[in-house]
Amino acid sequence: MPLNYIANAFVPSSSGRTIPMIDPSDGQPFDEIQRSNAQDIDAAVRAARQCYDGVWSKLAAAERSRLLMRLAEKIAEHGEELAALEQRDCGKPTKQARADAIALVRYFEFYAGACDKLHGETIPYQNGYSVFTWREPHGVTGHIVPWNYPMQIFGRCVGGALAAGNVCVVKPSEDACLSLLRVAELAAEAGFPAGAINIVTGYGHEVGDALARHPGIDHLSFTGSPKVGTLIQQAAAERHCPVTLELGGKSPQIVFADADLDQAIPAIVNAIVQNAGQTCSAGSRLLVEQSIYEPLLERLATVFEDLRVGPASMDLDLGPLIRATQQQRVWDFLSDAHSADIPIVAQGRVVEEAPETGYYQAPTLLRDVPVQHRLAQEEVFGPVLASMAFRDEEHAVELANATQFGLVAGVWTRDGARQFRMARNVRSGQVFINNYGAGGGVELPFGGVKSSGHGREKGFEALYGFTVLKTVAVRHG
Ligand code: TXE
Repeated sequence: MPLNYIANAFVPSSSGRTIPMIDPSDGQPFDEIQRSNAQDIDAAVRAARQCYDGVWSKLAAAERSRLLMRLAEKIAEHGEELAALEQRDCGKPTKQARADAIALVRYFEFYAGACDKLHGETIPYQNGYSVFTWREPHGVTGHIVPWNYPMQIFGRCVGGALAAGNVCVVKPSEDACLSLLRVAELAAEAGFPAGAINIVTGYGHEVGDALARHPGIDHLSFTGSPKVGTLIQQAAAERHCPVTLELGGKSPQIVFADADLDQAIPAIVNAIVQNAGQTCSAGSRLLVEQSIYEPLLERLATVFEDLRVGPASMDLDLGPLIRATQQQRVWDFLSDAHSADIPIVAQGRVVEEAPETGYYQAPTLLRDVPVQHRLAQEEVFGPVLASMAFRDEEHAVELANATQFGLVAGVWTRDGARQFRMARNVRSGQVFINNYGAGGGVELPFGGVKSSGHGREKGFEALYGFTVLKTVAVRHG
C-alpha cells in the first residue's frame, strides 16, 4: 500500500486511515493511499524546513542543477513504469501517459539548466553607493496538485521551485498520486537530501486545507477549481503568504474564413479530446466566421463520429473520465443542453469492450450554443465542444472575451495583421496563432488572467514567482 513520503522515507499517516484508489477504466478499487491529516502535514513541513536550513540553502546553484539533471535521467530511465502508474490512476490512453512522462523529464532538464542563471541586477544610483538585487528562494513551498496531469503539473511547479532554491511539500490529488510518490523515491536515489521533496496524500478539505494554512509554508502553488482556488487564496491571505493559482478556463478556438482548415481541424479536435477533455487549457469553445460555419461543422462531424472511447489500456482516442462525479458533471451539462434545445452535431462512440462500470463519455460536438448558456460559460472538463458563429473580427473578440476565464485562445487566420490584432485584443494568458498549445513546450510561461488565476508557471518566468527579490544598497566610505 502506498505510504506518504517524508524525509526520504515511506511513512504511514498518523490517522491510520486510508482512501481507496479507483481505476476509472472499470470503476473498481485497486489499491489504497493514506488519508493523512494536519499532523502529517506538520511532519512534512518540519522535515522540509530542516532540509532547507541544514543542507539545501547551502548548496551552490550548480549543485542543485546537477541534482535536478540526475532526477531527469532517473525519470527517463523509469518513464514506462511512471507512465503505467499514471495510466491506471487517471485512465489515460498509453500515448498520453507516455507523453506526460516525457514532459516530466523535460521539466527537470529545463529547470536543471536554469538553476545557475537566475541573476539579479545592478542599479545605477547616487555616487558612493552600489545597489544590486538578489533573487532569494521563499524557503518551504507548498504545492496542491490536481488529478488531470499529476506528472506534468508536479514537473512545472516542483521543478521550478527546487531550481529557484526552495524545498517542497506536495499534496497530490486523492484521485491520482501514485506516479508522484515514485518520483519522490527516484529523487532520493538521484541524491536529493531528506526533506527536499515531501509528499502527503489525502483529501483536499483535510490535508490540502492544512497545507494551505500551515504557518511554515512560505509560498503556495495551486492548480484546480476556481472554488477551491478562492479558499486557498483566503487561507493564504490570513498570513500574507504569496500564492500562484491556475484555475482552468473556457478557452476559445477562433476560426476565420481564410484559415487553413486542414491544419485547424485536427488541432481543434485534439484540443477538446486530449485527456478526455480534462485539460485546463482545453479548447472548449469553437467560434467560427459565419461564412464557413456550416462547412466546418460538417467536416468536424465526420471526425467526431470516428472518435473511439475505451479503457486506458486500449490506447484509443479517449480514455474514461477520472471518477463517477466527473462523469455525472458532464451528463448534467449535456442534459442542460438538451433542455435548452442546443443541437448535437455529432458524437463519437464508446467501444463495446468498455466495462459498464467505467466512467466513459462519448465526445460531443454542439452547435449554436447561446453565449450566456452555461455550456459557453463554465468549464465542463469533459469532451464537449460548444460551437457558435461570429459575424466579423469585432464580434469574434467580443465572444472570445465573454466569459469569466482567460487562460488560452487559439486563432486560425492567414491574415498577418489580424493575427496581431487578435493576439492583442483577446484577454487570456496565452494566444496561439495557427496552432494550439505549441506542443505544450515546458519553455513557455503559462497562466491565466481573470478567474483563470494569477502568477505564471513553466518557462523561466516561473522562477521569478518562486523567488523574492532582495535589494541591497552598499554605501562606500
Ligand atoms: O477539483 P478540486 P476537482 C476543475 C474542473 C473540474 C473541477 C472540479 O472544472 O471539473 O475543477 O474538480 C485539492 N483545500 N479543475 O473537484 O477540488 C484536491 O484534493 C485545499 C481544473 O477535482 O479543485 C486536489 O488536490 N485543497 C483543474 C486539488 O485541490 C483542496 C484541475 C484540485 O481539486 C481543497 C482540476 C481544500 N478545501 C480540476 N479541496 C485545472 N486547472 O487544470 C480540494 N483540494
